[in-house]
Amino acid sequence: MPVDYSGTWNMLSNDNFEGYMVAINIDFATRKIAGLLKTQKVIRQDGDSFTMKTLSTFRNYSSSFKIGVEFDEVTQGLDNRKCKSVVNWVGDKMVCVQKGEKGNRGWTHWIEDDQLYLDLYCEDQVCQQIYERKP
Ligand code: VL7
Repeated sequence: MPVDYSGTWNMLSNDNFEGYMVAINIDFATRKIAGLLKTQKVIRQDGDSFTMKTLSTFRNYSSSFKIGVEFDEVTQGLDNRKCKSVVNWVGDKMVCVQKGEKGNRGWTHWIEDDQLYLDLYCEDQVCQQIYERKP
């Protein structure tokens, strides 16, 4: 029985976000603004169906998917690329592969000590974010 990711999570740390943003070709001015943000994740999990919202004062991003079902993802408001994405369970971790123009792109979520972890990766860059449950 997989863990429950549902809830509202506030960002605690954001390591190498800059490297990740450079890898997906975010321009300098946007990176300077984005780098200051403390984002919030709002996750709804209904069995193997998910909606994940990434919220900030600057931009929001939302995606919905079912585990194991490939979907067309447009990273709207981020780098605006089209990906064929699929999310799978690897144990209790959620592993997303985002197939598209950029190599080795995807993300992994897991929960440890009631904190939500997110590794965002693209090419040779990994950004690690940690979130705590909204009090
Ligand atoms: C993760 C942002 C930086 C552009 C704005 C920054 C706005 C808030 O794939 C993601 O989440 C997954 C896993 O949790 C679920 O959809 C999106 C956000 C990556 C990359 C791009 C800078 C401009 C940040 C939206």
